Amino acid sequence: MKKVLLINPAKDDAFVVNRLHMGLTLLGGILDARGHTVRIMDYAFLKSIKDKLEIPSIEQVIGEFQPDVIGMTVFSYVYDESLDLIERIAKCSEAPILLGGPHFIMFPADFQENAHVSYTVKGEAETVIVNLVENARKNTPPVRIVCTAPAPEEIPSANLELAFGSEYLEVYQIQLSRGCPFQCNFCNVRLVAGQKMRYRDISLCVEQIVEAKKKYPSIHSVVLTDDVPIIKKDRFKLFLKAFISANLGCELMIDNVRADLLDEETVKLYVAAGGRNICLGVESGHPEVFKMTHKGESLDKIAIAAKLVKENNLLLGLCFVIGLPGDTLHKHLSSINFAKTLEPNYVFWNMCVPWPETEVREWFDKNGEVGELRNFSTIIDPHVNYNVPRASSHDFPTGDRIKAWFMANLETYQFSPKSIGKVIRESIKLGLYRSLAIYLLGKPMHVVSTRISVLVKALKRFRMKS
Ligand code: B12
Ligand code: SF4
Repeated sequence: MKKVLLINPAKDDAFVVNRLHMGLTLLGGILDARGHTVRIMDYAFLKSIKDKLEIPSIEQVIGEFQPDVIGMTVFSYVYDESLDLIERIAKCSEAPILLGGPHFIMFPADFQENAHVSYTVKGEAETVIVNLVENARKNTPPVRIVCTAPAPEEIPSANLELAFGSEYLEVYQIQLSRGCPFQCNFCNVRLVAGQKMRYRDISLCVEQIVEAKKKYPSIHSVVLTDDVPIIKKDRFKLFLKAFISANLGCELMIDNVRADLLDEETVKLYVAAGGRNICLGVESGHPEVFKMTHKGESLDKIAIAAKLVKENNLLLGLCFVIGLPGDTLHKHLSSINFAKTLEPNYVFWNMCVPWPETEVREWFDKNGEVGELRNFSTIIDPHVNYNVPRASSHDFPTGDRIKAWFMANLETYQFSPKSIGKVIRESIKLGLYRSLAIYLLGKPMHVVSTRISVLVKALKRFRMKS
């Protein structure tokens, strides 16, 4: 039996990840069930609870745990941090290092030159992890493993207990399905999770949530992170009904929702189940740019769905991508205006990233330029930190993309009031006086109206319970 250390590296920035890394808690669970001793250090999550406990460095963890095998997940966003961590690990451990995670879907040949890495794993590793860990040895160059996606019944329950600091966990994330059959031009989920839907057993999923809540009463939120959570409405409703029957006292949240899958009955049931938000993918408010995304829905449907969300007192989130093929600074104004008419409580203004093997990438290769995609976050954080966009086109050059990013965040009040000085300085530097005025005058009103809608919802829930 082996001692296995699993790590999620973090970036030293203002993003807060309040959930445990799903892949590591699943893989750790499989290894634990097999009799191995597993410890998970999710430094991204630990950052969110750093005031509650002392976080040991990787050197301290290795010194005390003495792992036989070390696995690390890699997001392209934390590429440099992952490299640093590998260097530090190699100085204090002889254990073979295995790398996996979404980075290897996009950049399968990375880390081949790194003498400290023994394996790189592309894809979902549920079916290979046991064999890999039990036979792990040092290799140079690293052996490249390509996984076959597990069947739904091969996806286990997340084992939270293996993670350091899990006693402070407040948010539980779960997938009821994996995969997405749609083909939006900017998205590469078909490479990450496949186009074929893999539906998990609903009652098993609810059982797993109930178990997690029993072990961790501090969990107050359950987040569904499916690629297309409501794709089969009957299944979704079945889940909501079972969630209601379980009576856990937890709120529900959904990350990615297609507007064309929402209807009144579903939204009402979601509210009854403790639903708190719905975040709709919009991408662009300009009809031509929107059409080019091949989302297969319409801006009208999005507006109707947004109204439905608001009417049911849910928090409305919107997700946009700035700088898609055909977009310009001028056309981007349609996105800002569209967002404003929907009166969202929060908006993610993502900068377009032309990931390899997407239609968007092909377009940029012909019509623009693509720089280094590693170490890049697609959103400006609430404290106004951002990187220079990594893609640009003739009609939408880098400077305009930065302006577009700022205008959108200012006019939909996304910046934290704590960073007001930096917001003002950056806005003046970019000549965005009008957007700055909108932010300064509208932000207090926006905060008040959001707080009122949260309060109304809490009161309604309280009335329903009593
Ligand atoms: C939920 C989610 C989030 C959540 C939670 C992330 C978390 N900590 O779990 C939040 C909101 C925090 C988040 C944030 C971000 N996300 Co996100 N997210 C997702 C989403 C929708 C689902 C993730 C998930 O749970 N997948 C299911 C689990 C089972 O997969 P997994 O964790 O990757 O693990 C499996 C395999 O990767 C592999 N594996 C993973 N690690 C390891 C390690 C070893 C040793 C081995 C052998 C195997 C292995 O086996 C696991 C089991 O199958 C994915 C899309 C998707 N379908 O994956 C995007 C996705 C992962 N996110 C993405 C991005 C870009 C981000 C952000 C950088 C956003 C941004 N602003 O730019 C941030 C950065 C996060 C951070 N490190 O701080 C990209 C990653 C692209 C890349 N090349 O890295 C994805 C793929 C979306 C996309 N198509 O662009 N995200
Ligand atoms: S953006 Fe959403 S709906 Fe479109 S392909 Fe990606 S996961 Fe599917």
